[in-house]
Amino acid sequence: MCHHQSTKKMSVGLSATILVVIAALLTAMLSNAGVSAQKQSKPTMNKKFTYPQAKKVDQIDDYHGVKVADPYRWLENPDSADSRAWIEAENKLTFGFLNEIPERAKIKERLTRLWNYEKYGPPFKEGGRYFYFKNDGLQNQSVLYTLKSLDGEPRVLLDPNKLSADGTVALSGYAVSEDGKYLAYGLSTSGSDWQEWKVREIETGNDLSDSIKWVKFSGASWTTDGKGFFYSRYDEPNEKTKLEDANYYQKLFYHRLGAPQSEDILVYERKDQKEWGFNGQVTEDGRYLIVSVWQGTDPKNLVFYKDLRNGTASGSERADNKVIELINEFEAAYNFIGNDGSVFWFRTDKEAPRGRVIAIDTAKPARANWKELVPQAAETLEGVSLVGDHFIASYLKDARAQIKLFDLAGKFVREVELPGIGAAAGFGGKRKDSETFYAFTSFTTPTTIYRYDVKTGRSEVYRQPKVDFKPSDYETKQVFYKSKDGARVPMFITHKKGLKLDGQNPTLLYGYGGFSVSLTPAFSISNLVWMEMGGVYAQPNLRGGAEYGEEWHLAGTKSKKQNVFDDFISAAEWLIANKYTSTPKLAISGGSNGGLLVGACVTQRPDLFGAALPAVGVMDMLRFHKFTIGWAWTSDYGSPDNPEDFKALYAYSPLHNIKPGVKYPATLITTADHDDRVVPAHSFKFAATLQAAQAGDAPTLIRIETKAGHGAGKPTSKIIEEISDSWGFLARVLGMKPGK
Ligand code: X97
Repeated sequence: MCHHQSTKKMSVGLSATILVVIAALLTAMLSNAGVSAQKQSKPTMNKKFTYPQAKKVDQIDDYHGVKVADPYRWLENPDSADSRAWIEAENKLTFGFLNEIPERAKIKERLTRLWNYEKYGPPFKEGGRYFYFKNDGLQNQSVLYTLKSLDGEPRVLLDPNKLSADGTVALSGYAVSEDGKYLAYGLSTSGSDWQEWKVREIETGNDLSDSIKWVKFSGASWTTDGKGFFYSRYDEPNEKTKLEDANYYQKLFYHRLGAPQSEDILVYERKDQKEWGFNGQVTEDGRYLIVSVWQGTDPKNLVFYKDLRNGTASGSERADNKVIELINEFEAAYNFIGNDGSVFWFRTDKEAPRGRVIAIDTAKPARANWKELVPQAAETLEGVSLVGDHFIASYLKDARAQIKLFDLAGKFVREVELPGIGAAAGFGGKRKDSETFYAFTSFTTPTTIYRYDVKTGRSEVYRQPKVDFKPSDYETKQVFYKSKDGARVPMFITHKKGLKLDGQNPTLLYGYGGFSVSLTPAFSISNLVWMEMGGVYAQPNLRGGAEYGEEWHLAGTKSKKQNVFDDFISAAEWLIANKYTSTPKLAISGGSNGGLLVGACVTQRPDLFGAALPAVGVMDMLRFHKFTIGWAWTSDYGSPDNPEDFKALYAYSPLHNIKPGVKYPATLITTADHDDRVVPAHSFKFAATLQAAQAGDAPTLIRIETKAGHGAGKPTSKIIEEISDSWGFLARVLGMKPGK
């Protein structure tokens, strides 16, 4: 995993499915309903809908002197009889509504037809073999293949579809040993973040006895002797850790091949720093273990390392083999690129918010001796890999990919000529490789795999999918609009050619706006089907993302989070002012942090949108930190425990800004029963509150998926179902008449 750059990126093709870590364990910490008195409330009714009954309890909390009611606290426990009855009733209402939309079946048919094409991931090499992922079309999970040469006969190495009948077991991480003998792989069930790791012998395709449990937010990295790997895990959850979250923290281990997990060697832990997580990565030369220390979703990290030359992985008994603290303050991001003996190369935003490449000689680590190899540029340096003795640097220029090669002294060599305006990812490989592979995608270019020759600078197509549509029927442009405070925000707009700017086009405005996630152009069958239906797709690069580096990110966090919502609202106003659409035809959508975005905007400007699709959103900004990994997000959100942060959070928290008597746009909230990244409680409480407040006729519905999580590893069948429902919902509420 560590040979691929920009693991934070979610946009390009297949690799995203694999890189994103997943979620398992049923939300254990939800048993705190503390229900005192109960008020029976009648089913909420308006002209068109009768919403399921949801009792209100007298739960009042005091936040820094402010009393805040939480009447649906009981919905935080998804397993109580009351919650289960509510969930069932909500799904019944939702599917009752969806079942009566005739367009929905047609949309599903078209989605299924278009989806059915071969999707390849970029090949990678290990021990003289190639590996790649491929989905033959509608397979629920992509299959890992191996082959001896690029034109050789591929053999199935791991087919996750064989692991469950319904496709709910997904591969969530993998690492091949340097000799190409073993594959360590992580599996997640029903979309959970929990993983179990196993080992497969590549030659025979047989699994060994190894089984590693209680892994979360971790990859694996083999020692170059192929005898074992580093990984990070938590203690097995028990009654105590469930209740006493503060005693629950990640530890770095070494697993020796063939040994039971109980014999794994504890490499590093910090009982005094329970919020620290550890990413162990063996350098390509096998000499060092790089330990990157992360603290939640803060992009700043620490870097420790250990010299592995002198024997065991543990080695804690050896004075010359201990963990050395190279960067021991959370002051900037330091992403390890590679090393040449004692010289370590990093991509950092230290004194360069748009990123640069530096060299630190660990033999003389004083800051005065650090060297800048590639200085900060006008564009944003997203990630760097090291292939064929060159740095391959991925930049974003107004959210469009730009790839540049530098030699190891930092001298610019050339640019990789990309086939258009889009996104490029991959560029993995070894220092001595002369080839690398990358995936290119744009709104109208299905992800295409290229082989790049580092010596000659030539790209050739390795795999190009055939999709049943004409790219030339569509057009994409990028506009720049002014946000509320005057900030200049880019937005991609894509639609069928010949669109009339008559203010009548159904338009889907999609955003994210947080956690340094950059929204780059990407091909998507769902968006294609939306455009075939006559829809406009608009994707602004809101603050909170990293399109323009760390400053752009920080301008959308904590007390400045409102900027993100203002950027989104301004995008909507721009699309209306420029006659793309109008309020009754305008839908907003977003997932996770983007679900928060949609929730906040719909409560702030219920008059502006015709429909809203908040997916797996963070809706309760006063309690998000109390569930699963929620505490990790305080780097972007701040903490409700801090009085100043509380003020900002309370001002925009979607759940706390719903007002009775307001006419809210048509809303389809989506979540899943096994989402342990953003627990469904957020969507449940938001739905119950919004239904009770709705004064208009527009439907306020929630769709609760079963045996699914936050999104990563979701089986194709469930993805298609969900998009059919969302597009069907929009077709109905925006009054669309899809032609196909
Ligand atoms: C998370 O909540 C990821 C939670 C676990 N996690 C961290 N740091 C990460 C990680 O706390 O996986 C990380 C990975 C990618 C991006 C950011 C952080 C980590 C870092 C280094 C090594 C190992 C792990 N994420 C956010 C999320 O899901 C956004 C991106 C990842 N949210 C849901 C935010 C609000 C709604």
